[in-house]
Formats: sequence, C-alpha cells, structure tokens
Amino acid sequence: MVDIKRIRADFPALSRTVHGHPLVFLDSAASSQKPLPVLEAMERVYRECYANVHRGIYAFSEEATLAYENARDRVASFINAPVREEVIFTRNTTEAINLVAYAWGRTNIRPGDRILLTEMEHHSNLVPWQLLAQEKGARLVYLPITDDGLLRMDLLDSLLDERVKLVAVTMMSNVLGTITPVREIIQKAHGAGAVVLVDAAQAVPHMPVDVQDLDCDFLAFSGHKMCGPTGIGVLYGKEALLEAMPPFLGGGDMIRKVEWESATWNRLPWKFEAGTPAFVEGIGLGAAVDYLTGIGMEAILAHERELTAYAMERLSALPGLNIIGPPAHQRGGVVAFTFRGIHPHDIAHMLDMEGIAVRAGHHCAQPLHRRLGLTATVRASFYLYNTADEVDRLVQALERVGEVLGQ
Ligand code: 7TS
Repeated sequence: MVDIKRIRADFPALSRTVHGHPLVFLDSAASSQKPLPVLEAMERVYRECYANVHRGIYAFSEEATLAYENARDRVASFINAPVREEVIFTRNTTEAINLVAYAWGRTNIRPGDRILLTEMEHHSNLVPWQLLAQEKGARLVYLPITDDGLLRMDLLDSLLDERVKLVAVTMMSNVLGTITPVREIIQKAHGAGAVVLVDAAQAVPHMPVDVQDLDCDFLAFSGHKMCGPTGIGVLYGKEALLEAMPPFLGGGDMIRKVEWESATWNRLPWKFEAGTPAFVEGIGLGAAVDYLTGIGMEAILAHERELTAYAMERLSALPGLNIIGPPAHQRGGVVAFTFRGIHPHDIAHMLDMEGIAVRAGHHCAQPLHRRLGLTATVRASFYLYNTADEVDRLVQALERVGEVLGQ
C-alpha cells in the first residue's frame, strides 16, 4: 500500500491552486510532477559541484562525473540490465528510438525487409520507422487491434515471416492504457529471427520492468514521465547489438582518437553520448529511480490499478460517456473517453476552469484514433500521487460540463 498523504507532500506542485481550485493533475502520461528529492539532487549539483563531466582533472568535475555515472548504475539496476554499459542516456524516448532507427536500422534494414509495428503506437514509435523504411525500400506492417483496444495476438504468427527484421512495440498504450503481452511477442519475434524494440515510455514509470526477463533487444523510456527531469531518457540495448552499431551523433566524448579524415569510437555507453550530456538531469533521474524504488513499483502499479478501476466505474456511469480501450484489469492508469459529442478541447477547457488538468486531442497517436473512428479524445491519466477524491472531482466536473455543453 502506498501512503498517499506522505507521497503528495513530496510534490510541491500538487499543493497549488489553479483558477481558485486545488489542482487535480491528471496528465502524468504526458509528463509527471517532480518530488523534492529529485529537485534537491539537481539543485545540489548546480550549487555544490557543477562542472562538465568526463574531462576535468579537478575535484568538482570528478564529483559530477561520479554522480552522473552512479545514476547510470541505479537506472541499470532499476530495469535489471546485466551491465551498466547497456544503459545509454538520451534526451527522451523519441531520441532513443531514433538512435536505433538510425544506427541499427541504417546498417541492418535492406530493400524488401519488413518492420512490424502495432496499430496502437505513439508517433515516436512510428515516424522513425517510416523514415527508415522510405530510405531503405523496406515495408511497415501493422499488428491490428480489436475494437476494444487489445492486440490481435492471433494474427502475430502469420505476420512474423522471415522478411520481418524488426518488431517495435509499445509495452503500454498512452491512449488505450492497454498493457501488451511484450514477453510473448519478444519470444515469437526471436523465434522468427527478428530484433525487438520495446517502447516502455508508459511502462517503466508505472510497473516493474526487467529487461532480462523480457529478453528485449532494445528498450526506450523517458525520465520526465517517471518523476525525473526533462531532457533525459534511456535507451537500453543488448551489448552485442550496441557494439556492432555505428555511432548515432558525432562529436566530443564519443570518440577514442580523431584524425583529420577519420576517427575511432569510445567504449560503450559513451559511444552513443556525443557532446556534453544532460548530466544534471541524469543525476535527477537517478534520484527519481531511488524515489520510485523506495515506494516500490509493485505498490505503485497496484495503486494505479485500483484508481483506474474506480475511475472507469464512475466515468462509465455518466450517460453518454464512452471509454475507449480494454477493461481495467488489462490496462495501466490511462483512461481516454468521448462524452456526449462535446469537443474534447471544450471539455478540457471547462475542466481546467475547475483546476483539473487532463489532455485532449489525438495524444500523438493519429492513426490509432483514425482506426477507432475518432479524431480526438479526452484523457485522464493517473500516477502514484493521485487519489479517489480527485476522480470524484473529475466526475462531478464532467457532470457540469454535460449540463452546459451536452446535447
Ligand atoms: N511512446 C509512448 C508510448 C509515449 O506515451 C510517449 C509520450 C512517447 C513514446 C514519447 O516520449 P517523449 O518523452 O520522447 O516525448 N507520450 C505523451 C503523451 O501521451 N502525451 O504527451 C506525451
């Protein structure tokens, strides 16, 4: 069980008022709020040992380097990566996926090859593969979803033929909330000889993720969705794959030796970390990992599941409210819906006037919305600091929205 009162006290932003109402923050799937230990860890670096990493011989720089590399160790153990060299710091999930599309994809994808995605992918796990496929003459194929937002696993075997070189799949949909059977997908994809990238942007913040248990080849996630700062994300990759890949970005830190005409590369993980890294943010992410670990990922998942089930029960009792996606036991803390034909932006605006922050739009998943016959939805998303009272406030506010704007 999580001690919600204690947790909420760690997040200064949650005690704010918005438009005269206590803030109800229901947009953590876009980005989460930050607890004091993360803010303090970053402030400490700026105040006490701020100097560029990996180069200074002086104590300040060594302290910052140590703290940054120590954060990498903590992230590695958080996802159970066997070795720290497999944890590459990127800017976010998007950059991590682009890194693989560029460095792995441009070496390994050939004309006629196939890349298997699913119909529920975020644009971040879609557009990089479109660019790669267009450049290489490869083809994208999609594992379809059912009308209630589950993957059509019955079709996986027939799509996984020898032309599929890569499978890129989300571990949890940011729109439907669906938790996908990635472990089974990975096993089948490996059986067919394909490499698998898992988009874990919505998974790592909310549930235990173990890359060795999954046996994924690549896994991408963002610090800012898991109580960490913006500007820092992670690409986990199996060492042998990372070793064989050419660099992504060229510049300082990623080289071993530079001649006028050529260069050789630094060891992992720095081969993929060109230029001054976001090391203060990396240290912040390390503090976020400690914070989440202190509460326990199982406890966080259980709390969000309970809250999601309650929210779905209460929301679906509102006449004219339609939730998209699967039942509560198959999803994480994301609930997207339409309501009595009212435009999602109007709903979000009226909720904002009552201090309730939700997201409205296509949530960077336009093809998925089109597949469901929708252009936009309202999305409430939950995290470890949300409460049943906040769900009640959402429901009451929606009742008023219905009275004012409903047909
Ligand atoms: N993949 C998934 C499943 C996501 O939900 C997101 C962000 C990304 C990738 C990209 O992450 P980024 O940190 O690189 O931007 N999702 C959302 C969202 O649902 N609302 O805003 C961002």
